[in-house]
Amino acid sequence: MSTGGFKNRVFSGAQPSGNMHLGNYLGAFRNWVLLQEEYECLYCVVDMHAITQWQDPADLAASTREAAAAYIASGVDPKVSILYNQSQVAAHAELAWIFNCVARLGWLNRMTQFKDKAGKNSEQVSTGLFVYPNLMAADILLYKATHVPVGEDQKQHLELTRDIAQKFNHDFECDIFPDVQPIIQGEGTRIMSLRDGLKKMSKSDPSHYSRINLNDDTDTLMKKIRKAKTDAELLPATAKELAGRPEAQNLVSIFAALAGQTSDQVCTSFEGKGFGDFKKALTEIIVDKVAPITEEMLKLQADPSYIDEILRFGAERARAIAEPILNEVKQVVGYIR
Ligand code: AQP
Repeated sequence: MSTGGFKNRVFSGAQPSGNMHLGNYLGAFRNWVLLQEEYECLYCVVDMHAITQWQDPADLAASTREAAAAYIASGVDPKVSILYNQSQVAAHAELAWIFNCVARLGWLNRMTQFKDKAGKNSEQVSTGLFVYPNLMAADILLYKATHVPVGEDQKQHLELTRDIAQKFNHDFECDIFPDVQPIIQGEGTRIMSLRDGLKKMSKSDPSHYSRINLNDDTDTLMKKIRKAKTDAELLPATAKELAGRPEAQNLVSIFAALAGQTSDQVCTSFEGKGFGDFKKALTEIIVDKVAPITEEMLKLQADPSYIDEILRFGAERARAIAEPILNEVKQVVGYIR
């Protein structure tokens, strides 16, 4: 298969910053599994991105293994897809430096995720956090990936990747990099916090009740759904009528994503019911889908050396693709090799 002369190839990743959650699963991992059949896929644990914000070194290693375990437990097959951690492939850093010199300051200044993460503290955050999108562009373009499955929250960064690829091709009068396409699939592309329907479900949210972690036991999970914020109204007949009810909208959307339905179908099934009934059904479906993943993750994490071996094997395969592409880039840039 080819896209404008480029092999159809998928790149995606998640940061090992602890607390892999239902949003990561619905917005990313489960879609990655489906893509394995159609594309050559690289699924990376982006530990270099993780350290843009402080990570305790001991926790980073454990979180990297947890992320790899979450990918595999969700159905990523490390014999089929290339599963590795970013820092084992130095070419990511080399290409990111070149992209630091291609991307414009004004482009990065417009990144809303930086503004969200830096908050009022932007003078004190690491410079790595600011140039994070350039490293993300390098992650993707290092493999000439043509497609990137992303949650809604990553759309702006992917646009920047496309801008960097175009500017590089233009400035160096070449066509090394493809036009990368996002793959944003179905329900579940933006799961919100269980405590605040206007905030994304996120690993770094200080409230444990804001998210369903993939390693939550069943009791914890049930408690979190019970405590999930709702409103006093009943469920309406259509998803449109959920407008202005962000928490209700979010719970319906989680149900829909897990049941393989649309939010409209879920509303039809629960029309006129209160959240007591709905939460019971929601808990059931979450336990049904998440418990087997949790179990498999725990099994994998009990053998860290097995996970490390998988990551090393994946890194070897990733380097084999990356090195000739990086060499091509270096030649175009004018480095003596
Ligand atoms: N809430 C979400 N809904 C849908 N998809 C989501 N993703 C993350 N949160 C949601 C998708 O998961 C993949 C990996 O994301 P990430 O962990 O690398 O980065 P992130 O988006 O910064 O995730 P968090 O949880 O918000 O992490 P912290 O708190 O550490 O910054 C991506 O495809 C993302 O879209």
